[in-house]
Formats: sequence, C-alpha cells, structure tokens
Amino acid sequence: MSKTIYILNGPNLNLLGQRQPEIYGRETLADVEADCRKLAEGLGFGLKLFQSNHEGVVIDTIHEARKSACGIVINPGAFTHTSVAILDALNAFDGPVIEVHISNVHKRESFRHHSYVSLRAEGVIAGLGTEGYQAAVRRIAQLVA
Ligand code: CA2
Repeated sequence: MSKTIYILNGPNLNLLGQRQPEIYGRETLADVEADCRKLAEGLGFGLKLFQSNHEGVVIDTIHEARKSACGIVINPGAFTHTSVAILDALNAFDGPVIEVHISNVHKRESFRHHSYVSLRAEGVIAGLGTEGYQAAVRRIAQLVA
C-alpha cells in the first residue's frame, strides 16, 4: 500500500501568506509543505502537496490519489461550499479524508457553514490556522497505521 499522504488545496490558496494575514496568517503554502513534509517523514510517510484554482484539476488529482495516496488532507477552499463533484470524487477514494480550514468557517458568513466535503471526511479541522494541516497529517498517520 502507498505511504504517501496527499494534501490538496483549492482555489486562491496559492495566495496564502500574501493577502489577508488577519484571516489566513502569514505562512505560505511552501511553508505548510515544508512543515508537513518534515512531520510526515518523521512518521514514516511521504507527502505530496498540490494546489489548483480549477475544480476539474482538483478532481483529477483525487482520482490520481486513488492509486498513489494512503490518505487525503483537503482544504477545498470555496469549493467546500459548492462542489458535489469533489464530494463524489472523494467518495471514490478508499482511504481516510481529513478536511481542513485555516479559518473558523463557523464564525464567518453563513454560506461558509455548509460543507459538501464534510459528508465524506473522517474529521474536520477549522480555525487552527495553518497548524490544522499538521494536525490532519498526524490523524491520517494514525488512521492508516
Ligand atoms: O478557511 C479556509 O481554509 C477556507 O477554506 C479558505 C477559503 C474559503 O472560501 C473557505 O470558506 C474557508 C478561501 C481561500 C482563500 O485563500 C486566500 C489566502 C490568502 C489570501 C487570499 C485568499
């Protein structure tokens, strides 16, 4: 079985660390990748971090993960609240899925309170800042052990 954890990020998360630090903090996605890779490797796992602004590309990467990943950490960005197609793709993945939101979506606008992805996820992390990604990697490692 693969020992690679996929971290998938949806639209606009390429801007992490460049805009709105009061909501999303100052770490970039490259910082998140470095922190999570160090953690994953210490736990005996490989890591692939991916970001796309395009729904179909996120779906294609979830399909790739069916063969190449033991678990998925996903921050679907705004697709969280809109995408049945991403939910369907995750439902075709056999391993554990942890949903991450950097901000506390429940403290924000009501349209951010509903998540299609939560219908599939083993766990949901919101409001821990970018540390949420590391918590999710730890949880995937536990679930596949
Ligand atoms: O809190 C989260 O992680 C979100 O998934 C982020 C999404 C938002 O639509 C969700 O409701 C909650 C937005 C990502 C935008 O990322 C940016 C990062 C830095 C600067 C601008 C946008």
